[in-house]
Amino acid sequence: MGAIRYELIKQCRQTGARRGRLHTPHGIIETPIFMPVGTQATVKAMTPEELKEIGAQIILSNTYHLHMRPGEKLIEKAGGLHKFMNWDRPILTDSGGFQVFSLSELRDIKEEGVTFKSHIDGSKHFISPEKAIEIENALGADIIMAFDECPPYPADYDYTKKSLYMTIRWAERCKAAHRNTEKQALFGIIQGGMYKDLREEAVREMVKLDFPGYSIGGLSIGEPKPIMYEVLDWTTHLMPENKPRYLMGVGSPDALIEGVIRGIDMFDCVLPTRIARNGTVFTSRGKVVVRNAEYAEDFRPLDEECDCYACRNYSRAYIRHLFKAKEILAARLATIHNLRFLLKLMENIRQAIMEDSLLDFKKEFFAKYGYSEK
Ligand code: PRF
Ligand code: ZN
Repeated sequence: MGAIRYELIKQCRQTGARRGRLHTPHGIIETPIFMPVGTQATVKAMTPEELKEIGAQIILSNTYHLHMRPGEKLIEKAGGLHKFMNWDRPILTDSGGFQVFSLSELRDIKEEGVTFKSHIDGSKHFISPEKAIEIENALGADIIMAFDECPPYPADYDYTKKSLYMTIRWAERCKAAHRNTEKQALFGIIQGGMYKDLREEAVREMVKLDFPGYSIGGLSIGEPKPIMYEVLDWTTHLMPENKPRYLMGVGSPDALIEGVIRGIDMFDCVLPTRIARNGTVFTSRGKVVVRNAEYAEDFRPLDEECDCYACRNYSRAYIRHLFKAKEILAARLATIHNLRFLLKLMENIRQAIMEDSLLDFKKEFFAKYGYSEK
């Protein structure tokens, strides 16, 4: 049977965007969806109750970080990641591939796996596809990722091709190592850089391995957005209709809309939570740096159209004051708001798909929000 089942409910007649339902061991996820990121087994500044209140259906956590600290053995002893962090809805863990490449120094990538130095204490570690899956099996998330290499941007054709074939062999090894197929769904990751034939080859090979879902990796790593959209156009139409499609590391409002239109069902990104802690919030009229002096006497909510706890109760002036005074509540309120903004955007997108009006929605959204984002 497998751990998850994707049900395609409807496709938007204006765009082809997919409205679906993902059945997991910890409940049903209405797609398309944005997943808040909880790298260290916590979505920074948020309690699980607060996440539920803003409509989070699933969160993401990171194998790499949890392996380094506190270690998967401890989390297993605690009864698994859900119990350890008091979150009873679905969880997805990323494999650590991407984090090893982006965080640790001195990494040595070989066919067998990756050797690297810890970003915490400099100690030496080795993660192979088998090791990544062993850790993910111990953590117990509903959806787990294969161990992959995400080549940097830009990367030349030969490097990208060699890297892709290694990622494909790693995906086979991940599949063979996976011990918990009835409780955890293993997704294959499509790499191939910005090269059309490599992306097409990546989809063909991953689909042959018959994973219960597929991620698109190697995007949103510094390339211009039009290039990312072009790569998606080459990729998604070759993917099976009856399996979920997850675009990794994408979370700006414009890219969420463009991704859904190109057939993506799932997204994650640290963007909303990270910029919140720096004093930047999403609003229906574009981003606002609420820390700026111009909001010192602005007694309106962060976003007039938002229904979140922060917007129902506090003004820009107050939240700016909290940021200037370095009060913890500043980060909490801005995080609640930014996550609610994206989750509400996804709710609106889901509704527009049901009404066959996602193109109209997109035009209206951009007319207000602006096109200015890179
Ligand atoms: N691979 C994995 N995780 C990721 C990525 C990837 O390519 C990206 C790229 N945007 C984000 N997170 N395993
Ligand atoms: Zn709000």
